[in-house]
Amino acid sequence: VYIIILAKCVTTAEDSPWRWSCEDKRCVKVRNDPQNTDPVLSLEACKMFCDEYGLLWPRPTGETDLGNFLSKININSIDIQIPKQGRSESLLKAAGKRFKDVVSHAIPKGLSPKATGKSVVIYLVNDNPDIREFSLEMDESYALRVSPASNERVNATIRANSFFGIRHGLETLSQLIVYDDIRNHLLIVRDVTINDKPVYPYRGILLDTARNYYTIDAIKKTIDAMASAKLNTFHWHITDSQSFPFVMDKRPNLVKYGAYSPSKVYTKKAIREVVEYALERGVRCLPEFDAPAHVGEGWQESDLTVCFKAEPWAKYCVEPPCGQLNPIKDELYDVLEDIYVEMAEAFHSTDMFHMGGDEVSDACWNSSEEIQQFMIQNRWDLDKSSFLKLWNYFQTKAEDRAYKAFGKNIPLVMWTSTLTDYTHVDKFLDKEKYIIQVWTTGVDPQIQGLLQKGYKLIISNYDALYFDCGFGAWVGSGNNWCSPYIGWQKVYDNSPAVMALSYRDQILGGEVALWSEQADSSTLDGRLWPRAAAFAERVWAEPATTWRDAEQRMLHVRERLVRMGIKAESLEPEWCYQNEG
Ligand code: CP6
Repeated sequence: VYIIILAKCVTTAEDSPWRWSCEDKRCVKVRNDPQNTDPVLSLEACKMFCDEYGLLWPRPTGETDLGNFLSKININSIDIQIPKQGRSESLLKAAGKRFKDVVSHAIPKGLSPKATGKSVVIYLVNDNPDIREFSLEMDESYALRVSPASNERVNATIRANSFFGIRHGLETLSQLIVYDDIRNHLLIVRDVTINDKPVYPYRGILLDTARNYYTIDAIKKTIDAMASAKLNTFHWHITDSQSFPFVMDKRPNLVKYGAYSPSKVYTKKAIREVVEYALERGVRCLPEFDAPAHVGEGWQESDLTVCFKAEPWAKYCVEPPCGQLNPIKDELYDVLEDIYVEMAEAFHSTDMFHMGGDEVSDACWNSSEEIQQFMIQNRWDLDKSSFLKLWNYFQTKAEDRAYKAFGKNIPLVMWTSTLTDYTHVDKFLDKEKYIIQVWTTGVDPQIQGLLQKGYKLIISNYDALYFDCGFGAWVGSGNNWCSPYIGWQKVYDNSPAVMALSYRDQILGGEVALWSEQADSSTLDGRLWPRAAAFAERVWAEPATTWRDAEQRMLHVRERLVRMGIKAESLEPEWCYQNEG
C-alpha cells in the first residue's frame, strides 16, 4: 500500500539499474525497468517502511507510527530551537551540535547530497530544564512528532521530562533521516509519532583499561557509539593488578610505579573531560576501584599488599601478578580514602561507585603471618567463615571511606563473589546500600537467591556478555584462544527479564564487559561493536521477540556505526543487506 502512496512524493530515477521493493518484511533488489512507472526506491528508503520500526535502534517501547512519506531535506537548513532556560541549557546545545554531526554521518564517505529540499525545524520542549544529574530514578522518556509545516518545511518536536529524554529523542530523530543513494538526497520520514522510554535504568559497557591501555580518543569514540544506541553507563574498570594508570595528587607513587609508561596514564583533567563529554551524550561514567583483590602494580613501595608476585601464582590468584590489599593495616584505609576522593573529583557526575570485590583469595591472605596473627588475636578460627569475617572487616571500613569521599551515601556496586553468596550475603552487605553485579552464568541459582533476598542486580553473565573472547582466555592461563566467539544473536537474546522471573523491578539492567587481557585501542571497535548495540536494544526494550525479528535493522546499525567511524565487525555479506537484510 505504501509503495503506491510513495509514488506521490518521489521522482523516478531512470538510470538506476536497481530499485528495492518491500516484500514480506524484506527489501528485495530488483532490476529497474525504465518502462515501469513504479517509484524507484533506494535501499534505505525501502527499509524505512519495510519494518514496523523502520531503521530505528533500539526500537521504541511505546507507540511508533512512521507514516508513509519521505521528504527531501536540505542538510544545510536544519534549525534546532534550543530553549534558553535552566541548568541543562549547555547540555542541550551540545546535543544539538551532536545531532548535526550524526546526521552528516548518514551520508556515506566521499558523497555530498544535493543541498536542496525542505528545511527542518526542531523544537525541544524540556519540562525539567534544571535536571542534569544522573540517577537510577531519572526519567529518560521522550515523545517525538514529525509533521510537514508547508511545502518548504518539516517540523519536529521533542518533548521530555529531562535533558536525558530530549537527547534520546534527538538520537531517534537522526535515525529517521536516511540517505537516498539513487537520487543523492537526504530524506526524512515526514509524519511521525513516537513515544519511548527504556525498560531498564542501567544500560552499560565495562571497559578494563588496566590490562591494556586505551587512549582517551578511543574512549570518547566508544561513548559516541554508546550514545547512538542509548546506552547510559560507561563503567570504567580503571585499575587492576597489572597496572595502575590513575594519576593522583596525594599518592603519586601508585601511578609512578603502576603505569605501563609515563604516557599511558589518565589524569584527573583528562577523565573530567571524558566525564563531561559523556554527560553531553547521556552517559554516566561510573568508576571502579576493584579491591581488595586485583591490586598489585603500583603498590610496590608500600607494605599494604600481600602475595604480590607470589609463586606459583595460580595458588593465589586467577591471573598474574597476584596481590591483595592487607586489610589489617590502618594506613590502608587512608590510602583508600585518598583514591576514592580523587575518583570522586575526577568522575564528578557519577551517582554510583563500584567497589569491585571479585575473586578474593583466602590463600593469599593466609600466606601472611601478620594477617594470621590478627585473626588469632580476634579469636577467629582459620577457616572459611573467618575469611569472610576478615573480608567483611575490610569492606565495612572501605565503605565508610567511600561514603566520606563522595560526601553522601551513594549506591555502591559489588561483583558477585563468595561474600555475596545468597545464603549469607545479608550478614555482610545491606541491600539498601549495595547493588550486586552478577557475572556468573545466566542460569545461576545465585540470581534467584539474591532476588528473593531483595537485592537489586545488574546482569553481566559471562556466557553472553563478556566480549573479551570467551571463558578462560586470559594471560598465562594456557587457554589463550578466542573460543567460543559470542555472536550478536546470543547477546541479543540474553534476557535479564527471563532470569528475573517475578522480580523484574529488582533488575536495574545489564552491562556488557570488555575485559582487556586481549584487547586494546586497536581492537576495541570490533570487539564491542555491533554486539554492544545488540544488547542495547535488549536492555532498552526487553523485546519478547528474538534476534530474527531484529536482524534487518541490526545490519543497518552496523552500517551506521561504520559511517560514524567505528570499525565495527562485519555481520554478513552485503548481499544479505541488499536482498533480504
Ligand atoms: N578481571 C577482573 C577479570 C575478570 C573479573 N574481574 C574475569 C573473570 C572471568 C572471566 C573474564 C573476566 N578478568 N577484575 C571477574 C569479574 Cl571469564
